[in-house]
Amino acid sequence: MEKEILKIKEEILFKAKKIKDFELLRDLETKYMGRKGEFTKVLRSLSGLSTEDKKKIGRLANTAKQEIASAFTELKNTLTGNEKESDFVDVTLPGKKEERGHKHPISILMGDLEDIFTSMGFMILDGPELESDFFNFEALNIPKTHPARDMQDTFYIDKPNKNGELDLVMRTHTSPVQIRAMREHGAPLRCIAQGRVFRNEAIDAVHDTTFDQIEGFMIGEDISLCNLVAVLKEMLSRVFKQEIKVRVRPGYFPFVEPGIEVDMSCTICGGSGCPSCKQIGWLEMIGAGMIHPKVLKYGGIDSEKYSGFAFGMGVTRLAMMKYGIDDIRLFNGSDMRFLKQF
Ligand code: FA5
Repeated sequence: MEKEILKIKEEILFKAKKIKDFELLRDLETKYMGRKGEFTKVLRSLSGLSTEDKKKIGRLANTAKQEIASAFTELKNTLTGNEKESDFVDVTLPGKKEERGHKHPISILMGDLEDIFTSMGFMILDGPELESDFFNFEALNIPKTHPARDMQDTFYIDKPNKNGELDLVMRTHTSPVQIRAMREHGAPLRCIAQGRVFRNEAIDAVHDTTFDQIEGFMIGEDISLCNLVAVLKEMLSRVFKQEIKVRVRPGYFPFVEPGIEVDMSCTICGGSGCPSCKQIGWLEMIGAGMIHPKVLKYGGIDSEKYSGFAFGMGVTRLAMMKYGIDDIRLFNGSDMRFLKQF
C-alpha cells in the first residue's frame, strides 16, 4: 500500500509538471484528486486497514496529498501568471515605520563644542588616530627616555621601521595636532581638534582605553593664561547653560610651561562625593597651559615673538557631567537601552 501511494504520487507530479495548459492541468487534477479520482480511491481504501496500519499509512497518504495539492496550486499559478500569495503586495496597507538611527551622545556634544568654538573664531582641524612617535611624543617635548612617557602608556603598532624602532602609536591624546597645525598654518593660530584617543589604561567608572578628547590652542602675540581661563569658562558655561564651578591647580605636562589642570565640580553628586569623582566632589576634566617654547620651535614658530595656550579636555568625561552618566563604559558599550535615550 505504501509503495502504491508513493508510485501514484510520483506519477501525478510527473504528469502535472509536463502540462502547459491550465484546462488540461485542471482535468488531470480531477482525474486523480476529484471525488472519484484515482488517488482519492486509494485514500478511501485505507478504511479497510487495521487501526495500526491506518495510523502509519494514513500519515504517509496525507503528506502525499498535501504535496500534490501544493504542486497543483503552484503550477496553476504559474500558468495563469498569478502571483503567489506571499508575493502579493497590498499597496493600500499603511507603510512599515523604519526605525531611524541618530547621533551618538559624544557626537552630539562634539557638534555643540564645534559651534561654541567656531563662534569664538577657532578653526576646526583633524588629525590621524594612528600617529608617529614623533608627533605624539617627541615634538611635544617627551623624548624617548623621558619618564613622562609613563604618564600615557599606549598601544604601539607591531611593525618596526627601517631602524628597527616601533614608531607608530595609537595617539594617546589630541595634542599632536598642535604640531601639525603650527607646521601647516604658522602663527597666529586659533584651532580645535576633536577625536578618539587610546591608552593602555585600567578601566573604571571614569577611565576607558578609548575615549574622546578635544584639543584647543591659540597662538599669537601677548597670549596669556588669562585668555585660556576666559575661553574655558565661556566654553563650560555654554555647554552646561549655567555657571559651572571649576578649580584650577598646577599640573605637569612636558609640552606646556606653566601647566594647569582644570577640575569641574561633579554634577553627578553635586560635589558631595561619589564613585564617578572618586569621592572628592571634583572631576579632572582639562589639562592645559602655556605652550612650551620647545614645542613652538618644533612647530616652526618663533617663540620670541609668539606665545600661546593649549588645552586638552576629555569630551567623554564632559558628556558624563552634562548628561549625568555615572559610568564611562556606557559610551562604548553599544547598549541600545542607553543609546536610545539621546
Ligand atoms: C592630556 O592628554 C594632555 N594632552 C592635555 C593637554 C593638552 C595639556 C594641551 C596641556 C596642553 P591628560 O592625560 O590629563 O592630558 O588628559 C586630558 C583629559 O582627558 C583629562 O583631564 C580627562 O578629562 C581625560 N582623560 C584622561 N584619561 C582618560 C581616560 N582613561 N578615560 C577617559 N578620559 C580620560
